[in-house]
Amino acid sequence: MSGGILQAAGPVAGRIADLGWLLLGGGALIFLFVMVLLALALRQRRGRMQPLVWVLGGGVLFPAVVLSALFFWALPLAPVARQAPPPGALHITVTGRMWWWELRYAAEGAHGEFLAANEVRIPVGRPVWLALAADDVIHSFWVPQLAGKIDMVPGRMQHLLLEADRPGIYRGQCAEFCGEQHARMALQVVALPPADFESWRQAQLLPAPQAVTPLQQRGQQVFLAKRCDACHTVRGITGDAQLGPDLTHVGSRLQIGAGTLANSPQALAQWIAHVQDIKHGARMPSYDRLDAASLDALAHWLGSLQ
Ligand code: HEC
Ligand SMILES: [Cu+2]
Repeated sequence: MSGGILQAAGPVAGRIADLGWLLLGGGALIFLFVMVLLALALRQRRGRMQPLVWVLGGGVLFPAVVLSALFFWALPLAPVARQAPPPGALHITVTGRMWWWELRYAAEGAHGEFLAANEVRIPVGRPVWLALAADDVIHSFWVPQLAGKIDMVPGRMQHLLLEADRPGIYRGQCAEFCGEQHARMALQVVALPPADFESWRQAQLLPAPQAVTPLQQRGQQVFLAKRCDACHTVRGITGDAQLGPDLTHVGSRLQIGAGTLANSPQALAQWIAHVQDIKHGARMPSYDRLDAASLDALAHWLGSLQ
């Protein structure tokens, strides 16, 4: 992870952080000022202060000026003020599912659209315009170091702008209680230098690589024999199924299960055999009766889908 959640890593989050510190600092100063006044008032004799000046000045004028200034300063930060994407933005539709994130990168120039899950790779220094949707219940998209937080409401499309100004991995989390595994509904934003993003995107657009070794071929057979393709798509190998994350390039992800496990062939095997112990209630059954050799081949093949 790159820095603590209070360290803004882009212009959008930067303005929110500025506002947060301003409110905190300003609030602290005003609090101190009021405490000083209180102390003075307790020590003053009756009649020496002028009540009308303090009531109108401190009670009406001062809050009116401070709050109006804050209001106009913060207005452009409100999501409702941004109904259109800035020019040159990268467009991604993020759909909250129980309990993972479906990502759809929009077609752009010569690039087609493609699906990914849980790991939002973006180029540094370019605004990213997110369209946020939900399939089942209300979720909330929140990557504190890059942008504000906004609810994902079924039947409605919300928008959020984010931008990273330095490479890094920024953690996000569903911020609206959405059921049993709400806590394990994390995501990662991986900000890459533009050239690295481009090569990642090129690779994502390709169908899954061919299984070459006998172990990989066996893994692919197990995947089809166990009907994993009823819920998962592996482009070039299965039909289209979207009940679970697209696995075409699952091997290239840093984590699986929406931030639950660091990705590795061992973790993939563990996930497949024991998902209901690892992430109870997840919309995928545990395959705990697969023999060890098949499980190993399956995990190995999934890991090779880079
Ligand atoms: C009933 C639908 C369904 C079936 C069948 C199914 N899965 Fe899943 N799978 C899911 C769902 C839903 C998730 C997301 C779970 C979550 O993170 O909450 C998932 C997640 C995964 C992940 C993690 C992906 C990631 O990027 O986080 C892998 C790997 C996976 N499944 C492999 C398999 C394999 C292999 C099989 C067959 C042995 C299989 N699945 C069968 C629904 C299914
Ligand atoms: Cu959620």
